[in-house]
Amino acid sequence: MKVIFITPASNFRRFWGYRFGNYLYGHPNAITGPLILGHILKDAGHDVEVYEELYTDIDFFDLEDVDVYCLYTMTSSAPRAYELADEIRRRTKARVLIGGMHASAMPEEAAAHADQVVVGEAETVILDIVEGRRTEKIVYAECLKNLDDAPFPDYSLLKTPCLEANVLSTRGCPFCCSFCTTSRMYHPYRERSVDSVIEEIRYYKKLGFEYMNFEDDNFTANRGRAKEICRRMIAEDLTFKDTFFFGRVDMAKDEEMMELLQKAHLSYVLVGFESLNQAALDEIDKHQKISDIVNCAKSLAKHKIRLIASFVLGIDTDGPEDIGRCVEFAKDVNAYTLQPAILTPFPGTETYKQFTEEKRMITKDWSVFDMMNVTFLPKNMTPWELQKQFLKATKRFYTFVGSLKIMKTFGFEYGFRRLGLWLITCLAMFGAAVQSRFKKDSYFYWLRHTWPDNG
Ligand code: B12
Ligand code: SF4
Repeated sequence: MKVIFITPASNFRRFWGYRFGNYLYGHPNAITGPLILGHILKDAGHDVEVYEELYTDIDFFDLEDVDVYCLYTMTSSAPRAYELADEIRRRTKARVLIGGMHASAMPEEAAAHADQVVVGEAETVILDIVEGRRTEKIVYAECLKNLDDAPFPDYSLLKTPCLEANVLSTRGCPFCCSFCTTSRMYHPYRERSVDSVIEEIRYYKKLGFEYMNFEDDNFTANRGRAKEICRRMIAEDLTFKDTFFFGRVDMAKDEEMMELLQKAHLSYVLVGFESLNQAALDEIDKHQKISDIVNCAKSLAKHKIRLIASFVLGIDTDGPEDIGRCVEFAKDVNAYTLQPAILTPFPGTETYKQFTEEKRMITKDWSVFDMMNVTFLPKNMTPWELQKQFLKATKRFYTFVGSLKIMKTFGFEYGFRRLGLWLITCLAMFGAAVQSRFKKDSYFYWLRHTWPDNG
């Protein structure tokens, strides 16, 4: 059978300006789920192709004799996935399967657009569904207990650009912050054996990838294991030009961990600092202290690991002044990038449940659920005020002078990329101002005029 996997991207993310910003921010890569599922199907003799819409426009109807289309959904890409699914079903006789994060949280909604929907990780069911042995409309998949049983993502199936290989050495996270989707979708927390992880990395080295990322939700959750992976990477010459990972502040309590991260060239980390207000950290069950945040930022600077400082904007206990403090802090510690993420009540999370019960959700347009738009009624600000705080935070952080500072610390390439991000920020600010004032069908216009700020 011919099987096509598609990772859709929302309209905003297919816009040229966003695509350009994406190239500056990182390199094209891929969600690994479709590459793993595709590998299982290929091994069973099927003809599989995988496409990512984030980086190029694709005419899916040009593809011939497709038997099954498999669509991945995260919340912000779900409307686009449904649009594609409806169009495929209208124009072809192929079957449509939908899976991924959003479909797993809202299976009935997804089922209105598909022949079948899978809830959860699909390795254990994908072959039976494609070959017609599982026929339920909504298939509840049992997750793999032993992650070493999954094949590696097969990048030869990917037909869109990709310069970075993504490795997931674990699934899920031992913590359970109230707003977090992944600790619920990939549950329980599981680890692969170090041997299997190293074998996968060796395979990417052989394929010639210059960049490799650990996309684990919390790579350093088990420090003993993370250290072992780093030691093996160093000893077996398996390091890359740049390796990104997600970490938690607690990694910095372990000096040996930090040294190994640096030596294994895990050079770029996103840390969820979330807030500099202890009450807010407690409210979201983050289990971290402000002093941990400060120590982590210092230790990353000492080890020359570029920091993406991620803060959640709009937690009930936070006000506008807390957001301002986060920006100043990120500048002070010379963070490489600031990721101000607007609190987003993703379906399936405690936050979504709470805000729905409290009648605080203000939209069900899933395309704006991307952590860059306000989708709920905050406690201490109007929605538009919070949206403005997000835009302001970005503008205050990405400056010309800040880019020169990055150039001095991390070299020309990263300084140059930061300059690009500064330019993109200026353009985005202009776009947001125009949209919110004049573009009546835009989300910003609606926010500004329905929920004006108090000032
Ligand atoms: C790599 C990654 C990216 C990459 C590449 C993504 C891409 N090209 O689109 C980049 C950096 C570009 C990215 C961008 C974004 N991302 Co992202 N990303 C990830 C990350 C870290 C890893 C994905 C992965 O490989 N997962 C591991 C594999 C094993 O799981 P999986 O892919 O889900 O696949 C399994 C199941 O879903 C299922 N399955 C998957 N596909 C299909 C299809 C069918 C038909 C079936 C039946 C089953 C099925 O079976 C698979 C095997 O078990 C996830 C976090 C995570 N843990 O998933 C966030 C994550 C998916 N991203 C997220 C977000 C918010 C975004 C952005 C909106 C961020 C932003 N503000 O710009 C953008 C949107 C991009 C877009 N396409 O529109 C959120 C989504 C939350 C939600 N509920 O919507 C996540 C969960 C992160 C988080 N902690 O919240 N992302
Ligand atoms: S530490 Fe990060 S990955 Fe783990 S539950 Fe909290 S937000 Fe999710």
